[in-house]
Amino acid sequence: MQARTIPFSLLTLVVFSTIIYLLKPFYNIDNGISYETDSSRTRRPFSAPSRNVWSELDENEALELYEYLKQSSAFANLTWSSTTPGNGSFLNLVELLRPNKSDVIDYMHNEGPTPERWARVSVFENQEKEAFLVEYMVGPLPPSKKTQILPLSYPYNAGRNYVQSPLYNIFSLYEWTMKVGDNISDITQDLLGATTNRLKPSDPNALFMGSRAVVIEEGLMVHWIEFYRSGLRSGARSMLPQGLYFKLIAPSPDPATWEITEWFYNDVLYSDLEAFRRAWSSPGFERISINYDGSWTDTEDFVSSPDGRELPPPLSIQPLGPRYKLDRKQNYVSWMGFTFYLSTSSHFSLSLFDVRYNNSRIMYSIGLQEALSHYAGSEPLQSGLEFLDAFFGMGSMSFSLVPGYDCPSHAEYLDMTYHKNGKFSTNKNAICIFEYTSDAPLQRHTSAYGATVSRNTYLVVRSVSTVGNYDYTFDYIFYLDGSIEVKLRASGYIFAAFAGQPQTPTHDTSLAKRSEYGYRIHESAKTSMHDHVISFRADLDIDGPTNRVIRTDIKPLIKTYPWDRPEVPTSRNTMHLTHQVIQNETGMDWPPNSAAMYLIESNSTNIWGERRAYRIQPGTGMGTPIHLTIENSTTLGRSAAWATSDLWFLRTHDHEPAGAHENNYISANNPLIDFGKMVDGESIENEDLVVFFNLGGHHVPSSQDIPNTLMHTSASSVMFVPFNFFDDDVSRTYRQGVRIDRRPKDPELDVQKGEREKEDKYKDDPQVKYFGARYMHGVDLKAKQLEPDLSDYMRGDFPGDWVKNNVQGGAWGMFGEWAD
Ligand SMILES: *[C@@H]1O[C@H](CO)[C@@H](O)[C@H](O)[C@H]1NC(C)=O
Ligand SMILES: *[C@@H]1O[C@H](CO)[C@@H](O)[C@H](O)[C@H]1NC(C)=O
Ligand SMILES: *[C@@H]1O[C@H](CO)[C@@H](O)[C@H](O)[C@H]1NC(C)=O
Ligand SMILES: *[C@@H]1O[C@H](CO)[C@@H](O)[C@H](O)[C@H]1NC(C)=O
Ligand SMILES: *[C@@H]1O[C@H](CO)[C@@H](O)[C@H](O)[C@H]1NC(C)=O
Ligand SMILES: *[C@@H]1O[C@H](CO)[C@@H](O)[C@H](O)[C@H]1NC(C)=O
Ligand SMILES: *[C@@H]1O[C@H](CO)[C@@H](O)[C@H](O)[C@H]1NC(C)=O
Ligand SMILES: *[C@@H]1O[C@H](CO)[C@@H](O)[C@H](O)[C@H]1NC(C)=O
Ligand SMILES: [Cu+2]
Repeated sequence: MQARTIPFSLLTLVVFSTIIYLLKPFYNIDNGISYETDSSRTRRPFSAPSRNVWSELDENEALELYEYLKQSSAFANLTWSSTTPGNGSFLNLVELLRPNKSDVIDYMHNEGPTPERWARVSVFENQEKEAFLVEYMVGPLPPSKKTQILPLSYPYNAGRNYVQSPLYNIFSLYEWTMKVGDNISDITQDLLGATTNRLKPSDPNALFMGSRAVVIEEGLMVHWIEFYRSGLRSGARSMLPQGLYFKLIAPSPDPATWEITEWFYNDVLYSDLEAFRRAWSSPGFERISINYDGSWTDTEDFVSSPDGRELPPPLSIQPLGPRYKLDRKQNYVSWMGFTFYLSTSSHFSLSLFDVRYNNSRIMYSIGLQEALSHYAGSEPLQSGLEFLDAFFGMGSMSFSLVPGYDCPSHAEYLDMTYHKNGKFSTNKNAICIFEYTSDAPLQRHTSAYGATVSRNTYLVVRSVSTVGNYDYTFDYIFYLDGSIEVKLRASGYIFAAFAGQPQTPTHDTSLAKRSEYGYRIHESAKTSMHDHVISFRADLDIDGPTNRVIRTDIKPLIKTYPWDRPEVPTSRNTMHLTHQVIQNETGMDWPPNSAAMYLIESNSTNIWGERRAYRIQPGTGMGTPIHLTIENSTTLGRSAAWATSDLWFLRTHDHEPAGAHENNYISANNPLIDFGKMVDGESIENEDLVVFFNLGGHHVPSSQDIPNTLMHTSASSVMFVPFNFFDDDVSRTYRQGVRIDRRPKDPELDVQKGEREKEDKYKDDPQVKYFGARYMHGVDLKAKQLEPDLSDYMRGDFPGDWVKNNVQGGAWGMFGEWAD
């Protein structure tokens, strides 16, 4: 067996949540192909007005930085990559330290200097009995005489630049838990019909370990660990829990100090292995049914041919090329009055910066902060299961999209790049951009003398983060009226709970007990209720940075009007608007019955004297986005206070560029960024404001989530909609449509007579008039304009046969190699 280099950051990733073992292999397809439309190659050149100051470090910048770090005495003992991470220091990640807003604004509007490029450097520093993840800021980027290395703590309200890590050696944890499996192979063979197989991780019948943290704090780690079937058939490991659990107590990163205490099987908690073994070997020990893999986890049906499946569906085409403009070098987009820059990050995926309409900024930035999923259940794993997915890398796990299926065949693609373990990584074709025309019009009206209808064409920027079992599809959508939507759809495998049945199945009788946390979806599995709370941060600048928040309530009213007398003897029952300025930083919820509006108002007015504003509101998802149901979650500690309200209005500060840190997951009680501390009652009236809002939902999966959760029913969305921002609806300028004129030729009735008579062609007026372009000629389509040619999709620099990777790399090989 060939020695392998496992990227260290990925090792830590696996260490902290061995549950990730449950998950299916990831892959990044680097076949050297950039999927572009024919027309996009012949497009007019287009350049951003200025450099993208938020662009991730490029490969050269990173190389210069590595050279600099290697030569600096501060990092004298730093190792770049290692097959045996343990004692010593290792480079975790480098990425752009985004410039301060104040410096960027100075540069863009006041001819200030170009903001310096700085890097954020994260280092794993292991000591004798303790391990730390430590952060530095290094800049201005070398080569420069001024480059310095400083502790990075200004964005962190913990006042420090590190978190303590409970582990430093992936191999020890993996070996350790798998040894437990070896030690009780007689029991697992008997109860689960399988054993662990350390020598052959590709064994589809082998058992693996999944875990969830009970406690991670100041070096102490307690986990409940459960046996899982491999899920190698379809990648459904998260649906294959086996119902045998043990508790691991790790008081330090040193495996010599670890111990197993309790065991759990069939609703019985055993104080130690001996007690469990005694019970197991005694007569009458009750076995429960086994949760086998099988066709029930297959996502595809290659066989059935119900009526209709033999014909391909209608599709969107773009035969004359895109109407948006894209500067690929600066990741800058312009479309129908909108312009914005794209920026990516390994943990936080895609963000947009300097979003403008008609060259006036609406948002300084908008981007993902964190993705929480929090479970509940009646057994040791599900009852406290929780993920903060930024830890695992929402960006580095934004994998290659599949052209024609993830995005329309005419979409264009951008890559996601990041630097981990001293290595430059590219997820090819991870972001797609396309225009799409909705099936429903944007506007229509039938009048006495005609009908007018406008198409609703919008621009979408999409990426998908596949974090283990779950696929989060994120869309930023731009509409012709100036609205911006952020939409999340989820798919993939749910986390199921083990629900084995006794040998003589007794049907649970009480609905309350039977379905307290979920529903049965297979012989030995149930669903687990959970909340998805996905946090976004939008730094709004509605016509300048000086904004305020108004809550306008729609309220019932009892009022007496003089003109109602005497017919209405008492008062009229009616309704009205009430307006309240939100004066201080606070969290708010979406109102019941949608009976209130939140407006972010500018300091300027439209021509009607009304304050120009954008309204933030639930968008086109299923229901209203949520906040976390669980109050004071035992698992979350202080790591995700943002999850407790639907939206938050805060003051923008250079030292508060984010509401979450990816390492909050392993430092829940003492996180680097405690969002709760950011909401400290500062005045937000006529200040520079930032809004935090959630997407997500209460996910109560049913048998319809098997094999996969479906995107159309798991969507959630928030929209920013212009509200008195323009003097009227600006989509009229941009939209394309038709007017069918059925006005009689009676000159008396022809209100546009004067105009019409000026037109020579009045006589031939077809009475069908188009505004904006339309298709005038037929188009010749190549097959690939409908179905991109995916035959080459697996070609090129592909990481190779995944079974081989598994054999060589162990269970994490699936992730280590494939995710890179
Ligand atoms: C590097 O390692 C040496 C030997 O263990 C130690 O004396 C020195 O302090 C370390 N340097 C840094 C900067 O940590
Ligand atoms: C770390 O290094 C010390 C001293 O070299 C050694 O005693 C200890 O066992 C090492 N720990 C691990 C986990 O390798
Ligand atoms: C496995 O069993 C052996 C012998 O009983 C014991 O010494 C060892 O600690 C066990 N290992 C684990 C990881 O449980
Ligand atoms: C766009 O900006 C120009 C120049 O500032 C202004 O005259 C025009 O009214 C703006 N259009 C809209 C729709 O705001
Ligand atoms: C806008 O802000 C300026 C300075 O803070 C203030 O003097 C002015 O009254 C504000 N305008 C409006 C319409 O509130
Ligand atoms: C959560 O914590 C708050 C503040 O400490 C307390 O008022 C509230 O009762 C707690 N709720 C629960 C369910 O523990
Ligand atoms: C950004 O501003 C903070 C103060 O809020 C400062 O400490 C930090 O050095 C600045 N960052 C850069 C890259 O200039
Ligand atoms: C709101 O902000 C104002 C101005 O900073 C301050 O005087 C007031 O005390 C704050 N109110 C609360 C409830 O924090
Ligand atoms: Cu879910």
